[in-house]
Amino acid sequence: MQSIDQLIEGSLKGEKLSTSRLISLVERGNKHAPYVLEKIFPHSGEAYYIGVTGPPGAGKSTAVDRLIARLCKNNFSVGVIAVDPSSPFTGGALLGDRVRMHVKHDKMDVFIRSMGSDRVMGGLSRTTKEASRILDASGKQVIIVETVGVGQSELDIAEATDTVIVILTPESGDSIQIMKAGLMEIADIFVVNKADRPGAKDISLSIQGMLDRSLRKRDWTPPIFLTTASLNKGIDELYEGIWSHSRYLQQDSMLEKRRRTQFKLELRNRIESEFSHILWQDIIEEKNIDNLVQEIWARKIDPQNAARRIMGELIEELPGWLQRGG
Ligand SMILES: Nc1nc2c(ncn2[C@@H]2O[C@H](COP(=O)(O)OP(=O)(O)OP(=O)(O)O)[C@@H](O)[C@H]2O)c(=O)[nH]1
Ligand SMILES: [Mg+2]
Repeated sequence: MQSIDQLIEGSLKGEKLSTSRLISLVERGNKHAPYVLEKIFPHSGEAYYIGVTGPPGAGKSTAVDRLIARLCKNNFSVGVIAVDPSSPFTGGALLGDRVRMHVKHDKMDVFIRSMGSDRVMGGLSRTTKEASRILDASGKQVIIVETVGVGQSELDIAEATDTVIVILTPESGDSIQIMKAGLMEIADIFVVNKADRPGAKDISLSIQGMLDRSLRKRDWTPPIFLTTASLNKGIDELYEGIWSHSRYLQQDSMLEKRRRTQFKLELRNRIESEFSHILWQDIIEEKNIDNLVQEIWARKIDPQNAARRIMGELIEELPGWLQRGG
């Protein structure tokens, strides 16, 4: 059994097995996770982060496969985190096999990790960030994060990556749905995949129309690429589009600003979750919430003031609690 320090050392040298074990450890919320993250963080920050999101079945993984191949051709090392709520049990095996099928490059340096969103401890965005930081520190030059764009996760991806690719298809439905999903706001690049099917041009026109009408002032106009990922069509253009967005971010320290904003958001989120951890796990439970409910039921106190009373007592107890080490 290797020690945590050996795993960290191995991963920083680029050893896949160590990296994989560190990610598992962080994913499970192991007690050593904070130590691991503390040690690897100074070594991260060099990689370029690409987010890929879109509706289920749009061809995200197929496109990611192709992008991996394209990146490897240019000698980039690549790390992939695929968050796959629809099929949590593939464990990366399927995606890995597909990549091996398409990329016949002995030298290719790829690490692929699939995560079921129901398995990750402490929230999707947090675990995705931690895993991609481990890959970053292990020397991967490009990190790709794939998430299914349903609900909140597509917004999270914008808080974790440098270039966000939104993949839609001719079946993606009308433009209003796209708006609703919040995808318009976060896309740096649009891809209409399955261009071999009817209606691809129409959906690309309606995206274009929406971008034209959008009130948000943009210096960067998201390009729209038509791809047939399953046939490797349009991938070169997409690849160029990614680097073109990356070059755009190099101007006026925009990349730095984007990443600083992301750190700020992350810090806020973490303060909040640390706080609610203290609240629910260790302090509030000692209070007799049921007694308060009784008082509320009897109309002796209203819920808001009951909450404030608890908060008041909490703040008094907090220093002692923190001294005991949480
Ligand atoms: N006709 C056509 N089929 C495609 C294309 N790209 C992918 N597919 C197929 O679409 C299906 C879904 O592809 P995936 O790459 O798994 O899609 P995904 O978006 O990663 O799916 P989830 O991760 O489950 O949301 C597969 O059967 C692919 O072979 C394409 O350009 N044209
Ligand atoms: Mg997929």
